[in-house]
Amino acid sequence: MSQRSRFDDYLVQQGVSRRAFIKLCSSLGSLLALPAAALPALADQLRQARRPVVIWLSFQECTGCTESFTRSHSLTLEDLIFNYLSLDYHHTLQAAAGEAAEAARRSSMQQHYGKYLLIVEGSIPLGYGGACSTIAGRTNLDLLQECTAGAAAVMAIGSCAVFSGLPGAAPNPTSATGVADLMQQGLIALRPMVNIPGCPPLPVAISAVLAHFLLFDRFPPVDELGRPLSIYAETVHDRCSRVHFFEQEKFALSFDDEGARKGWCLYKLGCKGPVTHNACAVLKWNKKTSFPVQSGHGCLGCSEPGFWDKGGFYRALDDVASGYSPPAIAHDTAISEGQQLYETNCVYCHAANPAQLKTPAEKVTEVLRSSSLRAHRNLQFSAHQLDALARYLQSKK
Ligand code: FSX
Ligand code: SF4
Ligand code: F3S
Repeated sequence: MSQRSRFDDYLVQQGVSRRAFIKLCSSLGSLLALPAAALPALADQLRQARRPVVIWLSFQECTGCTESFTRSHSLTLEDLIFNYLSLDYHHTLQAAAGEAAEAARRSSMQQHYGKYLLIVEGSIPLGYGGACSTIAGRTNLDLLQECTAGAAAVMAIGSCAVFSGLPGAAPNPTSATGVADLMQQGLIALRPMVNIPGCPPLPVAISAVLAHFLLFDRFPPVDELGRPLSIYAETVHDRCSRVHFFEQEKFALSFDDEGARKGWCLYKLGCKGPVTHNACAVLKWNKKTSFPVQSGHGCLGCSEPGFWDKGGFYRALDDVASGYSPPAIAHDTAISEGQQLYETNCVYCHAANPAQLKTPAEKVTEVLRSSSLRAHRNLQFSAHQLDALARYLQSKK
C-alpha cells in the first residue's frame, strides 16, 4: 500500500464492509464526545483519511503500552487503525535492526519533515548525562530532540512518557522526565501535543485520539494536563459500580472479609479511584471484560501524575499526602471548550478545519444569535459557550 493511500483502500483489502466499520466505530462517538447520530458520517470521513506517517520512540518503559495497543483478540478499531499507520520506525515491532533501522528512520523523517506524527512511550532520563538509556549510541534526549524538530505533532503514550511514571518513582535515580516537561523546559521543540496516560493506557483511548487526528488533523480538546477531556474528564470513582457502597460507607477492610465477598467499596484497601481520571470503569479492559476494581483490587491511580509515590498499592487515600505537582501543558481552557463545541455541533455542516469557514470568526457568534436557520435554532449555546466558541475560531484564523 502506498504511503498516502486512503484508509478506505485498506478496509476494502481487509474485507471490512461499511456497515461493519460503522459498528466497529460505535464506541468512537462517545469517546470523542461526538453525537451518535453523526457516526455514519464520521465513519465515512474516516474512511477517506490519508495514511499518516508515524515515528514511534520507546524510552524508559516496559513495552506495556505497545502490548496494550497491539494485543486485541478479535478485529477492533484499534487493530485497524494500528495496522493502517505507516509505522516507519518502532523499536519493538520493526524488522530492521542496527544501522538499517536508523537509516530507515532518518530517511522517513527527511521525506516527511514537518508532517509525521511522533509517538513517544517511556520517560527520558536526564541524569548521568543521559547514559542510563541510549539507542544507537545516542541518549534518549538527543534522539527525541531530533525527532520532535521535524514532527507535525507529538503524542505521549503511557504514564512514563506523560509524567515520568514508574522510572520516575522516588528517588528517581535516572532523573526520568516526561515529554511535556521537556517541552516546557525548552529542551525539545514546541509542537502540538496530547497526553494519554495510564500504565498502560486503555487501547481504545489511543485509537480514539488517533482517529480524531486522522479525521480533523489535530488532537481532541484536553484538560490542563493535556489529557483528552472526553476520556479523562471523569474519575474512575465517578463511574464505579461500587460507588453506592462508598456512599453507604460500606467498606471492605481486608481482601477476604465479608465486605470484600459482598463487593463493597475498596477505598480503605487503598483504592485511588476518587482521584484518578480515566475511563476504565466504562470502557474496561480485555474486550470489555473487567477493570481492576471490578476484579476485586483497588485502582492504583496509574493514569495520574506520580502514581507510584502516591500511596503505592494499599495505603488509603486518607493517609496519603501528595508532594508531586505535575507540569501543566500551556493551553487555554476556553479554546479547548470552544473546540469541543465546534466538533460536536458544527463539523457536520461546516469545514472540519474552522480556518476554512466563510464567515469571519468575529461574526460567528452574532450570526448564531440572530440566525433563522433551523440547524442553528436547535443549538442552545449559553453566553459562556458562545464566548468559548469565538475564542477557538479566532485562534484558528
Ligand atoms: Fe510506562 Fe509504557 Fe507503564 Fe509500561 O510504554 S506507562 S511502565 S505499561 O510500557 O511506558
Ligand atoms: Fe470509588 Fe474505589 Fe470505592 Fe469504586 S472501589 S467506589 S472507585 S473508592
Ligand atoms: Fe489504572 Fe485505575 Fe484504570 S489502576 S487501569 S486507572 S482502574
